[in-house]
Amino acid sequence: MNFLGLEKEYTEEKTSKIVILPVPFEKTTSYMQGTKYSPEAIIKASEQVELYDEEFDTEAYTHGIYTDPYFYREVDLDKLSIEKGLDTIKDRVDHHLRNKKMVISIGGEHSITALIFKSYWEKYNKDIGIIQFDAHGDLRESYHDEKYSHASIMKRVFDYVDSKDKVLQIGIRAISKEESLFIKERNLNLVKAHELYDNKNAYKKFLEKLPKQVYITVDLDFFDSSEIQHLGTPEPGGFSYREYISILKEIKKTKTIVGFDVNELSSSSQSAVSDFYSARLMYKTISCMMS
Ligand SMILES: [Mn+2]
Repeated sequence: MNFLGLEKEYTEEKTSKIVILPVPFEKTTSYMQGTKYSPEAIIKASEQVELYDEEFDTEAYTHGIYTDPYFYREVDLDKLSIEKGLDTIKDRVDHHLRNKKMVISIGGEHSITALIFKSYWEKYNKDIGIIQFDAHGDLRESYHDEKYSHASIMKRVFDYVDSKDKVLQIGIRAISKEESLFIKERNLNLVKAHELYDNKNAYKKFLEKLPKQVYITVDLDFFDSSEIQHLGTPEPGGFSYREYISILKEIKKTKTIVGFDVNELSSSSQSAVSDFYSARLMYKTISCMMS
């Protein structure tokens, strides 16, 4: 397992700046199944990604990218409870952050983000924000009686962040009434899909409020299903790869991106297009971070 299929000299744990952490975690998917197979599928597809980035004029892989096989060799997440599994994932991220790596996780389902970001939150002494690209608010208190459901991860983030101005949510187009009340009550920095379509700068006034260091979480259902399929919970009316990169570049102008995760591709062995899309999106994001 080796993201981008790099030569050995660029994949040593000790010397690499970047760690790719595949997390085949799937416990609470409610619609399409199979997210746990997507990290492998994305890594396989990544072997076809061009190593030089034409847009950022950079070869980010030269910083070293170690792909950590921990959840394939050491720990079987299928055998753990949800809580124990999420704790184990956090421990692994803690380990890499202690070693000053940038950790980029590949889900699996989106549930992993709340504790992964908590690891960053602790490491950066609360001086860090999170930017979520997603079709869903993920603000339900629980879903199907599960607190750590993929539909509740941002609610779990709000359990520990000390200010709403550490969180920005972009592209949202499916929320419950309960979530909508929470958004209004707390006056959250949330940009709905229709607001972004009406005004492509709609997120900027919120972005300004975030700390300088930011973590990004990408639920692939942010994107339109005309571009990427095989998602855990697809939702029409999404955004394009180019629109995402435009926002990313805007973020990069004033912020330091310190890590990110990509989630929710499912049953992806059905589509080289979706696997490759995810791999390319990851390397594009890394290239932006490192440029
Ligand atoms: Mn989602």
